[in-house]
Amino acid sequence: LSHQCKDERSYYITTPIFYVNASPHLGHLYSAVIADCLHRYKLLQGFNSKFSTGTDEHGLKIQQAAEAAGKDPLTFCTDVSERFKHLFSSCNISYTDYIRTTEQRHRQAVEHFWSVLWKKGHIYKGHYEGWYSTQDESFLTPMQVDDAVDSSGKEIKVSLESGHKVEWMKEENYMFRLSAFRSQLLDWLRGNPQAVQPEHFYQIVLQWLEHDLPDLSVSRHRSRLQWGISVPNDPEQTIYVWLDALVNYLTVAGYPDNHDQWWNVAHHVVGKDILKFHAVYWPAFLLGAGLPLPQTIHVHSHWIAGGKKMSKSLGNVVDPLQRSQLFTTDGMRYFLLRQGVPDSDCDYTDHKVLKLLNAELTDSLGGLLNRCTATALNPAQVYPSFCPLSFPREQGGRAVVEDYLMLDAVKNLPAVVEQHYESMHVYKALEAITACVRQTNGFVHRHAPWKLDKRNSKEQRWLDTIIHVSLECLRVYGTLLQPIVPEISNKLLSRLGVQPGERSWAALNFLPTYQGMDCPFEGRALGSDTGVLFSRLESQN
Ligand code: ME8
Repeated sequence: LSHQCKDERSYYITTPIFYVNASPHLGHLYSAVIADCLHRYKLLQGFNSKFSTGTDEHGLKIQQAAEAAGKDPLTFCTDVSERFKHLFSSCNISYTDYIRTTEQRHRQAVEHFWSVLWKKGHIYKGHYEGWYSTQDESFLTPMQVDDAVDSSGKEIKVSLESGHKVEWMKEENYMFRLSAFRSQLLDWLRGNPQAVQPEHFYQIVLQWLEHDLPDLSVSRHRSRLQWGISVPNDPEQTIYVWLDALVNYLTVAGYPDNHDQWWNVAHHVVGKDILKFHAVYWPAFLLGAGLPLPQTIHVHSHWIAGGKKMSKSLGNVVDPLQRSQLFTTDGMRYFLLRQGVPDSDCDYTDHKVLKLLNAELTDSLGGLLNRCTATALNPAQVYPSFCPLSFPREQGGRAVVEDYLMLDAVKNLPAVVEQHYESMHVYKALEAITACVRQTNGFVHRHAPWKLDKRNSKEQRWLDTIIHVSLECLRVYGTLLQPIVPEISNKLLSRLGVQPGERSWAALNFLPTYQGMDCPFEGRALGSDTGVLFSRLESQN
């Protein structure tokens, strides 16, 4: 493969581009929050990171939705695309690129990509006959189709996986030689066991590749589909929406001109519903075009409500904008990343959100910050000094075994969190942070600094030491939580007096005084904003 040279300090993360036939829902926000978390984390590590999201605006489904709304397709797409943008900016999704497939730069990229595949002989004109689901914009084999009845009692065929109606499609169009890429795809996966994560989804893709792959229809006749990009040199045919959509990742990278810097370090976040498109069709298209394959495809499962996949017809769709107003943006971000597990579906309820946020953000983290910065314990409102003599047991200090365990846990925490962020197991990172916060709360309770006699200088030094250690723990938690809850972290770090330039991964350096090094924060004034970190949420009913 050409262009394999990787810029080790660059990183490119993407979300799927979302269909504009319906309003954004919780699942869309979830994908965006995961990608945002990885992007922010890479920035904190000093990477040059690019983060793209956007909307998928072509295809029959959109064409029909625009017709039903009585709008011209572009106006319709612009309206809905703006709603996604609004949701993302309200939720602090710090994308660097927002792509719409109706943009000129994208049309050029798709036309170029198509022409390369055509010139290399991977596309041929043929006949397609088979089942098609417009809702899923997807072709299905007879094995993937089932009998059903629609709401009027009519017998229909549906997709086994999505339940959406399918129709028999028979037309002359362009076909992509997907069948020719099976062994190259297998080689790629076997050689890159991290390419599709988590492992469970990697295995699923390998299973798909055990069977022959049928060639894929990659265009529709114009009489059926007008809303799309025409096949170069054949205006009678419109390019299949999935080929069009997948190329968005290249468009943002700068394709066809200057894409190497980003394309060689691309990582995709996708829901499990679109795994085949990303882990089979997309790599096959890329191999055909002679381009490198994505570094990682991070797959996540679905949010469900009341045990069922959220869908408009079931009326169980959770509105992410309304919920983030109710629970705050950081509250929703925290909940989604703390409770969402990549391997299995998660049930959403408002009650769970309320309980989790009150317990972990208000009581545990907020309580710790309050206690350690309260004027009763810290009347001077400074970052107190660590007294080496009052801590270690061997020097007559007061530390107990649990305190040493806590110090070890917090010292190791950045590495643990890093590993879980990298593998997109964000919930495990948050589990580890929560466990440490609990240990620090235990440390404070165990030594009950409020009982110490401030007039006794030895006791005062021990009190300062307890607070110093606790603030150091809080500084680590605040720094590590920035990708998840940027506003809360900012509030916490500002209260500790940690300046914006002191919040990177490199600045973590937990408790330097313990190793006899200087601590830049010692003696520094605390920030003046004494407001609560996260206000307690009240039940709505
Ligand atoms: O598939 N739980 O767009 P789409 C979690 N345009 N995530 C969910 C979810 C749920 N209940 N529902 C949706 C498309 N998602 C194509 C993609 S990419 C080149 C083209 C998220 O609007 C999840 O990431 O149907 C899923 O894969 C994506 O939204 C599907 O969004």
